[in-house]
Amino acid sequence: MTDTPLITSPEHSVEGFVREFLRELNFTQGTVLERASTNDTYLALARTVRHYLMARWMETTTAHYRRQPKAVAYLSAEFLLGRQLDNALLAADLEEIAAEAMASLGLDLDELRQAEVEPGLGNGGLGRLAACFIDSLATMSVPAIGYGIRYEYGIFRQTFVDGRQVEEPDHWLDNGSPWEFAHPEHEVTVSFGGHTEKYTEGEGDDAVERSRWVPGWQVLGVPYNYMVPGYRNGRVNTLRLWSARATHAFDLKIFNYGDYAEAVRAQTFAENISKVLYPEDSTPQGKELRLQQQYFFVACSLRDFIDQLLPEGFDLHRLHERICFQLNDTHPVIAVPELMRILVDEQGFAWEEAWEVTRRCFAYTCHTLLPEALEVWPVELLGRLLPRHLEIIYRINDEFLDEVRATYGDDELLVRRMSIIAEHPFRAVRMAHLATVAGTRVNGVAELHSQLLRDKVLADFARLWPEKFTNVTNGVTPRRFVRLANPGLSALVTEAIGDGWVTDLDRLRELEPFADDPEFRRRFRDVKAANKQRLVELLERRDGIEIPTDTMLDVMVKRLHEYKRQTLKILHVISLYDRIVSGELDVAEVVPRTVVFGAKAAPGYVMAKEIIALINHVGAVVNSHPVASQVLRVAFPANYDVTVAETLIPAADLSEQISLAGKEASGTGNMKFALNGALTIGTDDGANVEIRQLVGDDNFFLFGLTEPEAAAIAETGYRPSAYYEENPVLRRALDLVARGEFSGGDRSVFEPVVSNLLGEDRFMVLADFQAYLDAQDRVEAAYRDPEAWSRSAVLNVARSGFFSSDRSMRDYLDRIWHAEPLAD
Ligand code: B1N
Repeated sequence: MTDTPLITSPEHSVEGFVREFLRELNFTQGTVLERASTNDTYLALARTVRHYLMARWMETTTAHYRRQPKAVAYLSAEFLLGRQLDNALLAADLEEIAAEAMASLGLDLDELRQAEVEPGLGNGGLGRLAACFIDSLATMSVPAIGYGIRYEYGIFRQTFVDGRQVEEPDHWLDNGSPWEFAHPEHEVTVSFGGHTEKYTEGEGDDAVERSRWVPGWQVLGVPYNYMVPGYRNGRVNTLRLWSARATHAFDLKIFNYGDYAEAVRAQTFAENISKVLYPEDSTPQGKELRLQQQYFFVACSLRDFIDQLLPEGFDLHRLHERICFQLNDTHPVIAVPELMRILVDEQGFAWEEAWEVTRRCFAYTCHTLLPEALEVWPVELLGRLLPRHLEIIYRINDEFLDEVRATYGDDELLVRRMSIIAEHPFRAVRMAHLATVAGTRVNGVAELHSQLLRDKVLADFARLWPEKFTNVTNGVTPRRFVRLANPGLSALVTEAIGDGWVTDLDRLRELEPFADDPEFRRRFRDVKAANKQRLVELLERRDGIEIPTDTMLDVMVKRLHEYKRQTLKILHVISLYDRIVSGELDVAEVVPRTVVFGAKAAPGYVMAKEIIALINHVGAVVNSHPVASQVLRVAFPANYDVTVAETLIPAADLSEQISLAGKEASGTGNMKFALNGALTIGTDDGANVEIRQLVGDDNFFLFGLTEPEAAAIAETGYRPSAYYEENPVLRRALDLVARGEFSGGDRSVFEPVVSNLLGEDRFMVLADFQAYLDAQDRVEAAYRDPEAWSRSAVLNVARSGFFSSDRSMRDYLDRIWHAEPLAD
């Protein structure tokens, strides 16, 4: 790299900002203020802000290249970024300047913010976690790069028709994408298909049998770079997302045959690879295109790191000194045989040498406990798409199973259990086993989850390699989820303890004494009230939903999944409704509440979609009931996304974290709510356990079975109908659904939901029903005392600093990556 002089940033002033903005509007958008559309104006604004970060980005990139520190590459099929403008303004310390500059031109910054379509390149927690992690790494000055896929269509847009979910494509790129930089000149070729050939290298005693891959077809990966600005630290890291294109040679050949239509078809085929995000959260379907996506992005990323980010001639025997590839769940695990292939087939390493390097370069994070969520790829499919990789996986497995036999003797049951290859119901590669064998470290995402991985899901492996297993509890970025999402609370906190908390969230502890200060609590309640008002306006504007401003705001937002138990929440609503309508409860006795749901269901997940319909139908009945609606409202805005979360979470009083214990790996919404001063009603699951330990039992509404209790019931045979028969309140609620109260008298509509709960109820909703209602009674009692409630809420904020993703990153750096921040 040569010493070209770096560009300088535009002047950090209102005048400087205005000048840059007008230049962008005229020269890039090709318009003038008087005739500019909102989108023109937004694009010019986004580019202006980008320019302020550009010099830091170039400097950071150059410093990494020159100094070659140990870096982290976060490999993730999902990065759920959320809107970029606000975060960039915050990082560059331009919030006030931009607002003033826009105002001076008669423009409203708030309105322009809303013109941004968020990049929804993820499903839920796993994708959002990746986005939080790269934010923290940049803020902590850690040399890091995120690698993923630039899906042309992100997570679908959800609408409701008659209360049922309908999916529409997410055209997030249509209005221009000012935050990305395409680099077609750095395109990478990725191969697929074909076959392998054996050949002999060398002669006589030196002869070695080798294998080579003769691919059947290829595609190109074009990198798109995104800035990942650190918070006011002069650093900007990179997120590199790959987009698929047809190879030039490929179409040229077909064009030469004169088959134009066929050539265009081939192009479409190649470009399909990065076309759409698979909308499955927790239950991936083994689709061929999904495996193509996975291999496509890791092949591009490894190639890119080795060819572009390492100096020429770098000795790959030392690769692990320069990089740790963090595998975000099993989605990128095909990177393991890919690195082996590069080292052995392309670089001529001996197998043992290559394995030594490879196993030191990877670490694996598991994000689940559900058996159906553990990815397996049919051998037939993997062998067809990546024949050389399959050979490599077989050899890794053979050597691994030799090690198992050497350690434990010929325990064939154990060998079969641990094998990377499953034999039933069909031959398949267990990606979690491959990742565990290859990784230097394997981590779960909350204490309980990591414990269950060690004791159950990966117990055989934990016995063989106890030192491999560790925990890193998830975290969330305080920049986006407190500082930006909750400006009122941020100002209040900063006034009390200074602004150091934004990058050192443990300092929120200093707020503890303020929990006992009535004046502080009053101001805290004012902030909450203002946040509710903001939410009321958003729901009115965005969805035409009207909700009252002054009720308890009870929020359950997360993907729709049976294990998360949205049904438990709706049964509580139904029960309240029933008791009010029947006259058992007088409205004067009920604490008025508004229950807000937000949830997308995987399009093929039939039961989840039925539950969405049930919630909407219950909502319609409750909201239109003259008596019930005085104290109970249900709101279910469609298309819950990061942007909605940013307004909804700061307004919440009560956070619903009610999964069956032992099923939610961590949860991260739970952390965002606590940090914004909502109290949690929750089970002893995932990170709830740690939240409760930190905030204290008095400030958390715990209920329900524990993991060992649930496991014991499952062991002896769970009979949900027994709970129905014994509990009249539960019976009445379920009977209302069964009788068609929420489906215009039609008993067939929600029959599948009811019969599933009564017959199977895999996640023990009925077993936890009464405990949940009792806990909700405790919530009501607590909410009646605003002073005590706001004291608890302040303590939740003060004691949740642990859940910063900066702390998660420190843990990964210390326990897994052994890398460190790069000093100035
Ligand atoms: O990852 C989050 C956790 O906080 C949640 O508890 C966990 O459910 C979530 C296949 C997944 N686990 N597995 C997925 C996503 C997409 C996909 O295609 C699986 N998501 C989680 C962060 O640790």
